[in-house]
Amino acid sequence: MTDTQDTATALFRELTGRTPDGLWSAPGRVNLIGEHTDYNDGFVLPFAIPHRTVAAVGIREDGIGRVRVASTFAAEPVEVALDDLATLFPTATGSEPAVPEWAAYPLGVAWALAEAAGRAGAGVDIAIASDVPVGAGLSSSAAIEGATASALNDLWNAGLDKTALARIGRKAENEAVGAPTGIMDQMASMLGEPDAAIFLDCRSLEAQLVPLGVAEAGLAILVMDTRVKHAHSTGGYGERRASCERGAAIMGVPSLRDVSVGDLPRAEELMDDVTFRRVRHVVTENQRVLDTVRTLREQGARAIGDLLVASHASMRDDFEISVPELDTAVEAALAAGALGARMTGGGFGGAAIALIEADAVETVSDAVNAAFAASGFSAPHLFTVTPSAGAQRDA
Ligand code: GAF
Repeated sequence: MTDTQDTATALFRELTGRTPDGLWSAPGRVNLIGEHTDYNDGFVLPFAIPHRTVAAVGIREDGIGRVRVASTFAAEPVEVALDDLATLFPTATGSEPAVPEWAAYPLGVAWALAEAAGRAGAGVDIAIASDVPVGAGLSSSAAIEGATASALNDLWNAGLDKTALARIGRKAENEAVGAPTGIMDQMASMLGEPDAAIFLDCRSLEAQLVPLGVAEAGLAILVMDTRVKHAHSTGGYGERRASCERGAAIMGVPSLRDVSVGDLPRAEELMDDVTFRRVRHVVTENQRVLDTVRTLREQGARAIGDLLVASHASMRDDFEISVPELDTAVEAALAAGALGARMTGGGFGGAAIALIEADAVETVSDAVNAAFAASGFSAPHLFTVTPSAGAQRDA
């Protein structure tokens, strides 16, 4: 058993006095490229990382129709009647979640899954443990949603497929937690495969696995978690989303997916500078995802560095979602020889990634640490990741 599986099992025992019916887990993700394109019906290219959330789950023996959830994130468990979930969620826009925020993820999944399946199953106990860094832009929330949804899908015999479970995770995030996110993170957490990234069309939800071949090319992917915490239920994320919707409305299209690079001169004439730059980021980022997929297939991972760098510049200058710590990480990694680097995830904090030579992990890490120290930033958390398996039943 992994440490996280052990911890979830021990927490379940503490909560219930018995062993769980099973263990289900789901990973966090790194997005290789394609940021803030998902809710614009565009393209993304994430992969699942080895860090996972484990849910130890059991049907309640007392036959009571309640769901009880405990987590290493919180001192106290939360217990709710299954029948009451529909009165707690959806959370009214702008209001606090009806339960503590950490519990809104698994309970929101229980609510959304019961709704999708047309019924809730028996009462359950759920104990959650995770080694996905929280607030680091690595989708710790999608990992909770994926593990919980996989468990309830099995224990309630709901028979839903992975895409349906990803939609349930997103619904929990949007309507129970109140974060207006897209579907990338949940799809990455559900569909991850070792050694491959997931090329996802967020309009059709058609997904293709793209072999990354990072290790074969003698390379590694370094995650540089700045430890600057971010949250998408407040502030900038929702504002960016609103700008994109405004841009699409001005262009007279359903979403920015329908705007191409060739349309940008017209967009610039029609809209204010800030809206135009938001639009330009999304439109060029969609193109960069397509270019990255083609480059990976034709030339391999060594050739994608410039696309990663261009993506970071676009997020920093046009979408304005970077922070000094992310820029410092990217610049220091590139100066130390990284082939490419960019912030990953929603921004306003969190992590950046660098594509580096496999034998340069220490050199690049030293350079990033030194740059953080020189700027007076707290030390970052640096580690390498390899593409890993998606949500699954572990035991
Ligand atoms: C966050 C969101 F949850 C995703 O849906 C996506 O929009 C991402 O930010 C930005 O690409 O991770």
